[in-house]
Parts: sequence; structure tokens; C-alpha cells
Amino acid sequence: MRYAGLMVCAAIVVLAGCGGGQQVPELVISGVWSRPVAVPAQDSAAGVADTPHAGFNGVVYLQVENRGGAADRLLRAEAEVCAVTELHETIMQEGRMRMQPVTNGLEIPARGRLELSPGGHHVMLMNLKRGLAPGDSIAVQLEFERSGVRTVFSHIRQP
Ligand SMILES: [Cu+2]
Repeated sequence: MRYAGLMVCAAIVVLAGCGGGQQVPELVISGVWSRPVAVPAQDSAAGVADTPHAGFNGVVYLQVENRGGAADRLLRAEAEVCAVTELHETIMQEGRMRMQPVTNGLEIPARGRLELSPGGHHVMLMNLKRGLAPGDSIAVQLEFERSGVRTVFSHIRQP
């Protein structure tokens, strides 16, 4: 009888544990797409001219929905299609649109979303090793602070 009582207690502890488990991020990544971007002339002069496909970078746009009860953070991205991958933000500076690396990652709030879209945040694929052909897909690894690494496939669209 005493043993049965212990079993009931154990079951309650497990249920309470499940309730606590709500406090984790639950990420759903969707709408992943890419396009090549011509590098402006002043950047091409900076030593990328002799690599294959020099003069072309690429971008990745996507949405991350967080259905969980805790925030997460997109820390970095990686793709084998290019030499360097960075998270960028678009800013207005002296009336011109410019891009700069994001230093501390991008937050996905609890029950919120992060959108990487034209004119805003994006993953920058720098110094492409091969061309991005419309209709193709490329693998991109996204590293999140709490959810770890997720691999997504980005669909190439026309520039
Ligand atoms: Cu960029």
C-alpha cells in the first residue's frame, strides 16, 4: 500500500516537471529563400577579385516563429557554398542603405517571431564558391543559443 502511494507521488512530480518544460523555446523555421547579390565596385577591389564567382555574395531570408515560453537567440549561420557567413542588419546612414554585421545575435522572443527579410536583417553569404542558380537549394546551418544547430534548405530565387 505504501508502495502505491509512492507511485502516485512520483506521477505528480513527473506532471509538474512537464509544466516546467513549457519554459523552453520551440522554433519553427519557414519561408527560407536566397538570391545572389552583386558586390559593389569598392568591395570588389578589396581582394575578392581572383576567387571564382568573385563579385557575388548571396543573401538568405527566413522567418523563425517561437511557439515556446522562453526566448532564444540566433547566434550565427554557416553555409558550405561560401567562404564567410555573417548575420547582417540594414541601416540608413547619410541617406543611404548600408549593411553591417550583427554583433550579439538576433533574439526570437517567447511566443514571438524573428523575420529576416529584404531591407532588414539577413544572412549574408560572402565570397560564393559557386554560382547560385535559380531553382537550386543550398544548405544553411543556423546556430541558436538554446535550440542548437538547425539545418535548413534555402531555395534560390531570381536576383
Ligand atoms: Cu548583408
